[in-house]
Amino acid sequence: MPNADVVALLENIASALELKQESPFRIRAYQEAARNVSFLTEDIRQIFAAGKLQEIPGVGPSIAAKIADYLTTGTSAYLDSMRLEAPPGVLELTHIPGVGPRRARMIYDSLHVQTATELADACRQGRLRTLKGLGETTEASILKEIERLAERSRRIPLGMALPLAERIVSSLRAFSGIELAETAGSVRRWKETVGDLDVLVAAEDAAIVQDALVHGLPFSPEIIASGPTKITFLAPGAHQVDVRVVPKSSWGAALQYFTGSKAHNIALRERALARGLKLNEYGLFEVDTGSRVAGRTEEEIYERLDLAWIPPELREDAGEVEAAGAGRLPRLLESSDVRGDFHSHTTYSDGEAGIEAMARAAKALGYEFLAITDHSPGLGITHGLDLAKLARQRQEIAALRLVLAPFEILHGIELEIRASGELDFPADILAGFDIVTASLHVATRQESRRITARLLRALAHPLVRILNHPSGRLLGTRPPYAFDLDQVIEAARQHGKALEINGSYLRLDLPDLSARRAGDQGVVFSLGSDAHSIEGLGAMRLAVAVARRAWLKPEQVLNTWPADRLAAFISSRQLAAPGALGRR
Ligand code: DGT
Ligand code: CA
Ligand code: CA
Ligand code: ZN
Repeated sequence: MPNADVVALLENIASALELKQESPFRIRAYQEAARNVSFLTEDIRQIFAAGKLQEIPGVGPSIAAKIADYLTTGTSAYLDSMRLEAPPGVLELTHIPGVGPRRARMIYDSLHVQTATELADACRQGRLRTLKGLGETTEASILKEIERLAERSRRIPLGMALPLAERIVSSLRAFSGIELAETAGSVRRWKETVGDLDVLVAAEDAAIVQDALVHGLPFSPEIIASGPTKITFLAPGAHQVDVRVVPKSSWGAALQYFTGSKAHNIALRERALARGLKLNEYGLFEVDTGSRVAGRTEEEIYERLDLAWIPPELREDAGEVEAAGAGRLPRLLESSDVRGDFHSHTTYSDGEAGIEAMARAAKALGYEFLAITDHSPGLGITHGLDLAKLARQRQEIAALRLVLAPFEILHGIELEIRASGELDFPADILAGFDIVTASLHVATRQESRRITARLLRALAHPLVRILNHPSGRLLGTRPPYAFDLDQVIEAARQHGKALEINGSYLRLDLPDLSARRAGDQGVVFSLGSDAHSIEGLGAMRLAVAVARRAWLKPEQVLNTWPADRLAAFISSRQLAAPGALGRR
């Protein structure tokens, strides 16, 4: 697959630049581009042929030229010229966090290690600690990083896997001879990352499905295994898809089984056994007689096990079977409960669309309100709002409100929590916003005590209403910063502030388990798409999914609240800007 080759090319260029100690900005640009190419679901050759390389996020004219050179000639003159200056193996080693160019060179020279796998072996054998300046601790942390890299390259963020799965399922459904098609596995459970995609199909036989895959998809799949009940193929981006073929009569049992999770299935099987029943992908059977008692639908399987039907998002063996048995499953939040979005950006900071376009798009989604939350200036790189821009933005919003009423635009702000813990604007300016939300993007490597103190200070500020993406993690890229989640939860609860569930596909922050913990403590949540474009508003469904996986009920989520209750929440101070949410 050329996409993977282009990713490797860009990563190697980044490393070569690093070895040459080029500017971190250029290095990062190549790394970013590599990451974005790895997420493409389309063949990059087609993008190149259409002259659209520069539409890939992070790919500008210079990087596009390198990709074009590679796709045309099969090699990269640019990389080759740099390679002459560094031994080949050293490049790969520099990808590993904790192994800078200097270390990579030393490890290569003294251990003749050329690949990450070889370096991992060297770590396990305790050979790294014998080198100058490297101890047991470094050796262990490097080994951990190598293992993390391997894990990261395997799992796909849900936000990438989902559109691919949806394209596959809708193409299959449209093909004659296919009776039913549905996603299964971790995608159907909306898990934040996905190992492989699973698709379930009801059809007479696998030949029809094979035919549908070869002729009915918008891309050409690379089929790697094909049998009577299972076909495995690689989609663009080398993402593996397992397609199971079942007869319609056992659809429910198969859907239940292949949705998983494995742990949930084990819990169900035990419950079945306790009732003299056997559960597998063909149905639910009486052990004694072998006769089938359920299997056509998922609902009848759960019902026959004396359980309410369990939403796939909860199927992780995390208390859902007990809750379903006792009739205590929560009525989970649903997309249709969401009345608006609390986090969006416009061209006033780093967004791509103007306020009007964003607001109209939100209105078209059926929302009642949209909070515009551009960055404060503290986040230098995104051209935050200065006071003059702020005034213009406020005017523009006021004018648009009249046009779009009863739709509401909240003039919000994504306020930077500075390294010192101070907020980016003084209270008199903050008092002018309809809603103040705070984020920590800078000085993220501080020790836990300091980060936690900054978060607590923001939560305690009387004008701050929401703490955005509280953990700071980026899926597959950046772990959460060091902080004490329980203290943050306690502060949010005590001050009556909301924690965000950010739906931006690499964030999903708070993550499901943390959000569940916070929800159990009585914290309320705001859901935000963090849209930087009109399409970005669609990330709300991922935020909803996280909320569902966190067992959240609608009343725990601000986005569902009626206007008067919401107005009271965002303006427990006197509203400086009348008009917000019906308070005209
Ligand atoms: P992933 O792909 O790592 O994101 O996670 P899943 O949950 O999609 O796992 P996968 O693709 O290996 O299998 C899909 C589902 O099939 C899984 O959630 C449960 C079911 N399944 C697969 N293998 C087994 C098994 O050995 N035992 C049981 N009980 N269920 C299995
Ligand atoms: Ca899977
Ligand atoms: Ca699978
Ligand atoms: Zn934002």
